[in-house]
Formats: sequence, structure tokens, C-alpha cells
Amino acid sequence: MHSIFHLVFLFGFVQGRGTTCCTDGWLAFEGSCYTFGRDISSFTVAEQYCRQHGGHLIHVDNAHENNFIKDRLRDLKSSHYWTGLTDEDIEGEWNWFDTDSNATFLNFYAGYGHNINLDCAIFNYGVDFSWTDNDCSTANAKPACERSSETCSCESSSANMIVG
Ligand SMILES: [Ca+2]
Ligand SMILES: [Ca+2]
Ligand SMILES: [Ca+2]
Repeated sequence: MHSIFHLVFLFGFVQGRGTTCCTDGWLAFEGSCYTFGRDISSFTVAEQYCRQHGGHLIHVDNAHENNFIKDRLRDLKSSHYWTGLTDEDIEGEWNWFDTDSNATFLNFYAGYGHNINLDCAIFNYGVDFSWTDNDCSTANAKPACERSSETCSCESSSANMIVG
């Protein structure tokens, strides 16, 4: 009796502590859900794909989130993936497309991120998914999408739960 009570208490404690949940096909991590599209497209088409699924191209807030995404992409192994990062408005000033806010964290591979003709950033397969700047309008990469976990139903997605 005593140990059962203890277990229930422990379960409740873990459940209430930063649990993120997502619908099928989306991975949970710290308040966001992520999914990766299969089709190689331009930046704009990739962003449209994410929006059709209730999100936007990934907005990388910090190294912790970046490392989580890069680990997932290493599992997929197959392709470049678009970030939601662009310096199309002002060359060299990288902004996140979803919030139109200046990027505080960047992970460009050494020597990249400064090309006047390349204004959209990808997770580059060739450099272990560090970022490089690419031509926004060319079909170069697949969509990497993010959305808030608040739109998800916690009850139906226990398989995707990550406690952290
Ligand atoms: Ca984010
Ligand atoms: Ca430019
Ligand atoms: Ca540029």
C-alpha cells in the first residue's frame, strides 16, 4: 500500500514537470514539436509545407535546441534541411522568418553565412548539419518544421512524450 502510493506520487511529479507532448509524426522537445518533410524544395515552398501542418520552419533558439535537431537529422542522414533563418532583407543580418526577429544564436560552419547572393540557411548534411547559407529560391533542402506543443492533445500521444 505504501509503495503504491509512492509510485503514484512519483508518476504525478514527473508528469507535471516540463512534459511536452505532440501529435503523431511530431517529435517533442522542451515545449515545441518538430517534424521533417520528405520533399526537396525552395525555402518558400518548405515554409508553406510547415504552415500547412500548423508550424513554421525551425526557429533555433539556442545550442540545446540546435543539438537536439542535429541529432535527429543525423538519424535521417539523407539530405539538407531548411532552417527558418534568412538575411534576405539586410545582407549579413540573420532573422528568424516566423517572428522576424534577429538571431541571437548562430551555428554557421566556418567561412559560411556571408555570401551576398545566398540568403537562406540550411542544416548542411555535408558538414554534420552545421549551417551554411544557400540560394533561397533553389530546391536544395527538405523542410524542418517546428510548432508549439500547446496545440497538441496530451492524451493521444504518449508514444511521443519526452520528459525533461
Ligand atoms: Ca525553437
Ligand atoms: Ca543578400
Ligand atoms: Ca546573404
